[in-house]
Amino acid sequence: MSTTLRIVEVLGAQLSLGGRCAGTADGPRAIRAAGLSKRLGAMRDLGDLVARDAARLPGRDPGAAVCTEVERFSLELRAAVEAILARGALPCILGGDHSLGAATQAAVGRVARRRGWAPPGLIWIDAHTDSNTMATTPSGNLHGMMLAAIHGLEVPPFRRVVEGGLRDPRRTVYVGARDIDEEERAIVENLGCRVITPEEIRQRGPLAVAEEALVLAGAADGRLSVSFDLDCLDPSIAPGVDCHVDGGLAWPETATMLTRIGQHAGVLAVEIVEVNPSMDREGRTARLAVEAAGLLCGCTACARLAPSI
Ligand SMILES: [Mn+2]
Repeated sequence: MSTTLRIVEVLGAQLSLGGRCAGTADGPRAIRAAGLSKRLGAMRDLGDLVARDAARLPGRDPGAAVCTEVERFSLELRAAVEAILARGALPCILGGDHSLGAATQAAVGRVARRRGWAPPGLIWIDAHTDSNTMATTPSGNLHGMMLAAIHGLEVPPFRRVVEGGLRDPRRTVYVGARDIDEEERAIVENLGCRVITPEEIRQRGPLAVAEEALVLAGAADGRLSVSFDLDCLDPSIAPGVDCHVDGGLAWPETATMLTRIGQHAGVLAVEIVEVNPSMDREGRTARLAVEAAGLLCGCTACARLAPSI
């Protein structure tokens, strides 16, 4: 893999339709206000894409209005991420609820396919595995389904976005997962994804876990993308998220993993998602989001060594 200097391009996604709380659409603003540009250096900030309002139905089906707008927004975001990749830059996508991951990860998969590469791997740092379908979801929230779609399962609002599946589940590694629904667990196991819990991270140490994640996700050609959901962290240190799940990661072990992953030359795209400033306390979660972005983008003076794409 040849290497070249690559600038970071930041794009916000003002999206909350896939989650539980409208405040998540304000995540990109909060992350910028917490010092993102200073942390990243001379990155290019492309501003935000904004989802339109849509009325969500209660229950396990969010309804046609939400599904239609999530599909429209996802196709717009997917095109924007592909344009960043086409410029040879590193996309750093700010959320926004995690349903935006369908677009980011589909963009990476489509670019890889066009260039004749294997589907890139995925390191998914999250309390959740986001692998329900409309048939299994207990909540009806699309942010818990987008990865099933990316791995090729049928989830109608993401059908056009993921084109039957654009990533290889055997190269997907979950880090920090601890809140997995029963039927969802069977889906993840059948797909062959690797799930690393906070307990395992504590037993083996964060560096060993990061190394394993990079080996699995980077299998074949070393190319991968990273999605960082702030709810991977313990709610005591990151209260500003949509879904609080106790027993989460501490910051020092997380920083060790993100530093190692951010040093990997094969990282093609980074997502920082689920920051909900309406639940935050004194901007703590937004500041951790900024630090996570800085570590994952591997930034020293705005550029990093990266594969030529
Ligand atoms: Mn999550």
